[in-house]
Parts: sequence; C-alpha cells; structure tokens
Amino acid sequence: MASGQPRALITGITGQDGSYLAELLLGQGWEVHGLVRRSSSDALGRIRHLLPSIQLHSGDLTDLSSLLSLIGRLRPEQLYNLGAQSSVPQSFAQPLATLQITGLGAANVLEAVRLMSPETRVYQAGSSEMFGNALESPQRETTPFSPASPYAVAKVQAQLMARHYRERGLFVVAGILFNHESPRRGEEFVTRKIARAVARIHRGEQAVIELGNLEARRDWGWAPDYVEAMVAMMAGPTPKDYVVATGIDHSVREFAEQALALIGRSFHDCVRVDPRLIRPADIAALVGDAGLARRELGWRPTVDFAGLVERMVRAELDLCAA
Ligand code: NDP
Ligand code: GDR
Repeated sequence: MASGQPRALITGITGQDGSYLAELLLGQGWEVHGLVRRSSSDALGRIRHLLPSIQLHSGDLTDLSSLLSLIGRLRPEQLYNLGAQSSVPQSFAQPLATLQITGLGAANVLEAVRLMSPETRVYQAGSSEMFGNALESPQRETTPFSPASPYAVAKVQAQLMARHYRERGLFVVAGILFNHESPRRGEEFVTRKIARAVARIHRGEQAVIELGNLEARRDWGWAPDYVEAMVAMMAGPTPKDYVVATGIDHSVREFAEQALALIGRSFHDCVRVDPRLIRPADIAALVGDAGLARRELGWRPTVDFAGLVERMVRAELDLCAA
C-alpha cells in the first residue's frame, strides 16, 4: 500500500456514480479502493474493466466494525460515501432498511473517520429528493428540506450528520445532486427504463412502455459531469454543501417523447400508464440552481437534455446491435 499515490476510498463503487468516479480518480493518479458488500450474484459489472487497477474490500455500510477496520487500515486522503439504498420507490417498501443503509450508514462512515482517520476528507452523496415539494424554485443550498419519502428522510439524516461532523472539525463536503443519468444507470430508474424499452420497441421485442407519473418534472444531467463536481468539491479549501444541477427541468412525458422520436415512433402509440407505478407520494418538480458550484468550483454541465436522451437511447441501440 506504499505506492506514494494519494489514496481514495469509495463506498458504492459498483454503482453508476462509483464506476465513473473510480475512472476519473484513476486518471488523475489516485490509488483507488472500494468497499463492496457480499453478493450471491455478480455485482461488479460496471467496474469489471477497472479491476486490475482498483482494490476492493469486503464490508457493509451497516456494519460499523468493517468500516472502522478498513478506514483505520487505509487512512485514505479522501473517502466518497456513495453507497446507499438509492431507489425512492423501494424505500416505501423497505423504509427501515433504507434508513439503516442510507441514513445510519452515512453516520457510521463519519464516526469511523472521526475515530480512525480524522484527516480524511469525506464526500457525502446528498440528493435533490431532500427538498421534496419545496416552496422555493429553483432549489439551492439554503432551500429548506421537506423530504417526501423514506429515502429522502434518510438522506436528510445523512446530510445533517455531515454538517454536524463538519462543525466538529472534520472536512466533510455534501453534494446536493439532482438526477444524473447515463447508460450505466440502474435499469429501474425512469430514464434507463425508457431508453431500454425504446431499443426493444425498435427491435420489435416490446410493444409499449408502461410508466407511472408522466408529469413529474426533473432536472436531468449527465452522470460523468456530476462526478467531476464531487472531485472539485473535495479539492476546495472549505468544506460545504453544493447544489449540482443543470437548472432546466423536463417531464417524464418529454423524455419518453424525445426518446421515441429517435426511432420514429410516437408517444401516443407506445406509452401506457400503469397506476401501480405511481408512488404513494411523488414530487411534482425539482430544478436546481448550481450557481455556487459554478462560481466557486468552475463547474458547468456539458450535456443538455436532448444530448442526454440521445446518448442513452443510442447506447441501448448499440447494445442491441452488438
Ligand atoms: P446506485 O444505486 O447505482 O449505487 C448504489 C451503491 O451503493 C451500489 O454500489 C451498492 O452496492 C451500494 N450499496 C447499497 N447498499 C449498501 C450497503 N449496505 N453497504 C455498502 N454498499 C451498499 O447509485 P448511484 O450511483 O446512482 O448514486 C450514488 C449515490 O448518490 C447514492 O448515494 C445515491 O443515493 C446518490 N444520489 C444519486 C443521484 C443520481 O441521480 N444518480 C442523485 C442524487 C444522489 P451493490 O452493487 O452491492 O448494490
Ligand atoms: P428518482 O428517479 O426517484 O428521482 O430518484 P426515478 O428515475 O426513479 O424517478 C424519476 C421520476 O419519474 C417518475 N416515473 C417513474 N420512475 C420510475 N423509476 N419508473 C417508472 O416507470 C416511472 N414512471 C414515472 C417517478 O415517479 C419520478 O417522479 C433518483 C435516484 O437516483 C435517487 O437516488 C436520487 O437521489 C434522485 O434521483 C435525485
């Protein structure tokens, strides 16, 4: 472990953001370590191409002892806490597990850093979901939280713990990231679900896409841009909260319309609403003001909505062709 390179530990390294972040840090000369929980099936699909270059360690966010031991051993310069039960609908079905992993798990990470490696800089993955149906739009760092799901409650808990440990002297930044997507997005999230379905419709394997709330509006960005923002926050002089967003929102309906247009099909012919996919509580619209990140970190999104839809659909069409 005495490579002389700076060392980073990523929880959630097998997820969408973890995989892009690992690539970015490796490219910048970091020694990259990841916390991976035991799985009976293959969870390494997104990082298989990185396996010779990264070091994986078995552990779990809900198991403080595994965090104490790993963080004490590695004493990384930076720790990115991206691990979470990150599905909002799943959090209604499993509220307690979500609180344990997404909320208490973050507190476990912070406490392990305080006890074992207080010089480590920590990134906490906060979410626009914490704003809920906010009275203020666009949402910024000072907008009050109003969580509308167990997932959002857990993220608020983690965010408040991040602020608490920051006040106690740890270097803890907390990104408040709005939805960011890519071909590596989990298949249950709406953008990837639509992109996959559009490719299947194009191949004649599926007739319609079944969706829930079509009028929900979200501020969708390109995931690789968002991991750039995480790294920039960690390199800054002062730990704080930063909103990361494009500043433009679109509806689920618009996403599906644009995706279907790429294969010459119409929304009317191909989309059905399945009431079972409508959540017990949903947020009508979220749109962020990333002015602070722009001014202090020089961060800007590089991919607009049309570009995002096209990249996701093309990736699925290419997969089909492969
Ligand atoms: P993913 O759902 O793709 O990845 C979640 C990761 O957490 C996976 O690596 C998963 O491992 C890991 N994980 C889950 N439970 C545990 C546990 N008990 N112990 C250790 N690891 C665990 O999420 P994203 O990459 O999309 O998001 C990264 C983070 O950013 C998450 O915290 C998410 O809530 C947050 N976020 C995401 C946004 C987005 O638009 N993508 C926006 C705002 C916040 P496994 O592979 O084993 O399941
Ligand atoms: P979100 O993402 O809940 O914002 O959480 P998701 O893509 O699941 O939903 C976005 C919006 O689309 C509506 N919707 C559907 N959603 C899904 N998943 N499936 C459907 O069929 C469907 N039809 C309509 C939803 O109701 C919602 O309004 C993501 C996660 O990455 C979180 O971890 C992260 O914190 C937030 O983004 C910001």
